[in-house]
Amino acid sequence: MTKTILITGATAGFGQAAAKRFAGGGWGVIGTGRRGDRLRALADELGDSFLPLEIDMRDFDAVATLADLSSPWGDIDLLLNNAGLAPPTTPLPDTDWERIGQVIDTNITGLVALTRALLPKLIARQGHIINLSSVAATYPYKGGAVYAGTKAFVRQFSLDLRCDLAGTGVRVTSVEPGMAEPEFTIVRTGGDTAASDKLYAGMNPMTGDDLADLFWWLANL
Ligand code: NDP
Ligand code: 8X3
Repeated sequence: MTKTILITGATAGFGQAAAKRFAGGGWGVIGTGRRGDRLRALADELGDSFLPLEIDMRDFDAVATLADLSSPWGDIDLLLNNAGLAPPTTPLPDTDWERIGQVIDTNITGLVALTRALLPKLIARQGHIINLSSVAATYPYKGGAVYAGTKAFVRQFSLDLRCDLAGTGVRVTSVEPGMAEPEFTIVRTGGDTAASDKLYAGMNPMTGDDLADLFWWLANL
């Protein structure tokens, strides 16, 4: 039986690498994101293993309709709650309110809306939820308050959900990576590649493929 994964934020970084890894491993992959051109490019590359869904995590009604999604491979076995972003590391009063709202709505509310919508079927399937938190959930840094707060939410949500789901057979994993490849920071800085280069100078950040290997290992335990 083909297993099915739903990956939020499959248009870049960890999510895109995971889509390729799971499709390559014989899973059916449902990949979401706002950038339709990137989703179509991935669909061209992955063929029948990939179902693209252009959806904004902040459209909570649209997210909730995914409860009724029927995929070519059957119900979802693994929800990879990966879509996320950070506001700039400017002091809070100087940070644009819309950017803050976008981050909270995506990283927290959209994630909860999707998880809630899919849970009945995930329970029926004895499935798995992998949530992307971050080291930022635990280790503070200047300018991180909103982003780190959202990731602390995701970490705690995972721990508590694990209690709620004990006995159902559904597994919940919180993944808390350190600094990884830079598209995330290019988005964070509003396209300032020089600032991103400076932040990553002299280090060897994890790649999307590193994270995809981790997700694959978790899924197959
Ligand atoms: P990227 O910026 O490379 O990718 C982020 C993905 O999230 C994109 O596919 C983007 O798709 C999607 N996304 C963002 N906002 C929305 C939205 N409103 N609706 C739908 N999709 C959205 O980031 P990474 O791959 O590096 O990060 C993935 C996850 O891992 C995030 O949750 C991040 O917080 C976390 N993380 C990242 C680390 C890093 O250093 N890179 C370290 C620790 C955790 P699109 O723009 O097409 O909508
Ligand atoms: C992303 C890692 O250290 O840039 O979650 O906050 S960090």
